Amino acid sequence: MLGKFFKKPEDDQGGRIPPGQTLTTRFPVLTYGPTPRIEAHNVELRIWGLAEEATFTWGELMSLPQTTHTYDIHCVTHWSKLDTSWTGVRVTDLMPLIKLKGGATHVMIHSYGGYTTNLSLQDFVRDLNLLAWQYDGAPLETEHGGPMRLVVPHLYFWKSAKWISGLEFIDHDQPGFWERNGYHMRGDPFKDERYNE
Ligand SMILES: Nc1nc2c(c(=O)[nH]1)N[C@H]1C(S)=C(S)[C@@H](COP(=O)(O)O)O[C@H]1N2
Ligand SMILES: [Mo]
Repeated sequence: MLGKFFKKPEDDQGGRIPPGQTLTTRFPVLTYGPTPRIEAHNVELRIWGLAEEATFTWGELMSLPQTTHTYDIHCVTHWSKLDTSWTGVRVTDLMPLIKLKGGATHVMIHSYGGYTTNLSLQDFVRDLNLLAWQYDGAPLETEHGGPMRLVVPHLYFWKSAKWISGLEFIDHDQPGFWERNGYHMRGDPFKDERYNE
């Protein structure tokens, strides 16, 4: 009966656990299709669409400031993991090197292997978003997106594209892979934005 009236304070960890989520201490792997295997020195990040075309090599990405962030991640399949630690290039440190053309409002994230996911520039250009190549102080494992993945902690984890290969700037919102297959266009875990109506 007590449980009916009293919520244990650790239940939502002070508001850190979004509705419908359960904590895990494991780190599940969620990949659709085969896992692409690329050597770090071969990784390139291509820029196109409503931006001056450019290619960042691995060496160029490594020469940018490197930042470590610790935050929580939330998968649409109902697991959340607290205090995950990632190191890499902040999107806000990369963007000044990209010359956007007029009209760009969104970005389609492209990955080796063909995965895509869409973000508004407001959701993409945030200090907490990382092009991460380390997890917990060690090079990112291939299954988790190594050599490099995007981490967008304020949205469900399918927006955090593994094996990132390109940024295509566009002037409208357009669904990526999971969004075409029924997932929400934005995916805010605290608003329970899992699927399209
Ligand atoms: N390229 C690519 N990125 C991806 C995926 C994928 O299948 N391919 N899965 C997404 C989903 S649904 C989730 S929950 C997270 C899982 O990341 P993890 O395997 O490191 O836990 O990666 C996201 N990024
Ligand atoms: Mo997911």
